[in-house]
Amino acid sequence: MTAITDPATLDVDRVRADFPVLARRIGERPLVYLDSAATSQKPLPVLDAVERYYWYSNANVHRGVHTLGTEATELFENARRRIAAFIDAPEDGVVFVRNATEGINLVAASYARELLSPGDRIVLTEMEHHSNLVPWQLAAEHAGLELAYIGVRDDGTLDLERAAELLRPPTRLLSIAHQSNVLGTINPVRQLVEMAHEHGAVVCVDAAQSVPHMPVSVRSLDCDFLAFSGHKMCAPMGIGVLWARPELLERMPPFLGGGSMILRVDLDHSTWNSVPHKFEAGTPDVASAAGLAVACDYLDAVGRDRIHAHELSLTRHLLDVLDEVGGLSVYGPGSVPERGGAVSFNVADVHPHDVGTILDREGVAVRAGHHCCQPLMRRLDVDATVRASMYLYNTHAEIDALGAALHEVKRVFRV
Ligand code: 7TS
Repeated sequence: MTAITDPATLDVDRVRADFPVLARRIGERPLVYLDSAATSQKPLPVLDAVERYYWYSNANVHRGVHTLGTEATELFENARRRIAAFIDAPEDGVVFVRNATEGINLVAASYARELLSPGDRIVLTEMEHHSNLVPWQLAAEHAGLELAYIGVRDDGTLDLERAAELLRPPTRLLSIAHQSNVLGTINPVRQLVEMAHEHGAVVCVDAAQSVPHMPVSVRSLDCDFLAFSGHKMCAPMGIGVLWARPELLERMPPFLGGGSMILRVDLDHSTWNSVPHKFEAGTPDVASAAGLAVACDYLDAVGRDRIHAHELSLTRHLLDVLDEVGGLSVYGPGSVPERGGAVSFNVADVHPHDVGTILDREGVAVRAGHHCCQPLMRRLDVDATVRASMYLYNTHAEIDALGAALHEVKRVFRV
C-alpha cells in the first residue's frame, strides 16, 4: 500500500516531533498509537503550559487579592475566552467541567430533571456512549420523563425518518453524538437541530469525538448545549467544557453547591453567582484549563480543516487496508466523508481482546471492548469490537503497520 502524499496536507513529521510519547518503543517495535478516541497524546506546548502554571503562577482563582491569584484568575478566564472562540460560541456560556460526561450530567440534572415535566420526552440514539445515555435515564426516572431512541441503520447511519417522527411533541430534548466513537459516523446535527427546534425541543450535542477532529461552530450548529473533553483534543485529563445558551443557564438551578458558585450564603438559604460561575463550585483545575487553551492554539496552528482532511485520508487508507487483509467484519459507513477516523472491526470469530493483545505485541495500540456503547453492540449483534482511531499525528505507514499486524493475528489464530 503506498502512502498518499499531497503537499497541501499537514506535515506529520513536524507534528510528531511535538509529541514526546510517540518516540516510545513497545518492546522491539515503535509505538503505533491508534487509540486517540479514548484519549489523545499531548504536545510539548501543552505540557509546558501546565508545568509553567505550577512553576510560576499557582494560586487559587477568583479570591486572592495577591498577584499570583490575579494571574491564575486571568489564565483561567482567558482560557474560557479562548475556548469560546475555538467553538465559535458566546463566552458566557462556557462552563468548565471535568469532562464531557460531567457536562452531560449537568444538563440532565439541572435542565431535564428540574425544568421538564412528567410525560415530556427525551430523544437519544442507539449509537450513544453510556455518558450520553445513563444521565438521561437517571433524570427520566427522577422526573417521570419518557425516553425514545432513533435507531441505527445497517450502514451505520441514523434512521432520519424515525427521527422526524420522534422530534415532535411531547419531545422536549434531543441529545446526540456529533460523531460516533464506535462507527465513526458523523451525524447531521444541524439538520436534527432544525427538526427539533421546529417543534420547540432543545438539543444537546455530545461533541467529545468531533471538537478535537474538525471545525465545530456552535453558532452554525445552532445547538443549545454542547459538551466535550479536553483530554481527547491534546489537552490534559481533568478539564472539559459544557457550552450552554446563557439564557438556559440562567433558568437552570445549580448542579453542585459550594464555594465560588454563590453570591450570598445565609444559614437558611443562598443566592447564586452569575452565569457561568453558578455552575463552577469549588476550586477548578486551572492548570488543565490553561493547557486546554494552548491545545486550542496548537490545533488551530496546524489547522482544523487540515487535520480533518488528514484523518479522512488515513481513514480511506485504513478501510482499503482492512479490505485487503480480508475476512474482517467492518462496522460503520463504508465511505468517507460520512465517517471520521474511528473504525471498528472484528477478525472472524477471534475475540477482540485477543486481537488487541496480538496487535500490542506488534507495537500497535488499539481499543478492544464495548467502547461504553453496550446498546450499540447489541444492535450490531456483537459483544465487542476492535477499534482503531486516528488523529493528526498518525501516518499512512502506521496504517500499513496495522495491516501487517492483522496478518499476524490471522496467522496466529489460523483464520
Ligand atoms: N461521548 C463520546 C462520544 C465519547 O466517545 C466519550 C469517551 C465520552 C462521551 C465520554 O468522555 P469522557 O472524557 O467524559 O470520559 N469515549 C471513549 C472511548 O471511545 N474510549 O474511551 C473513552
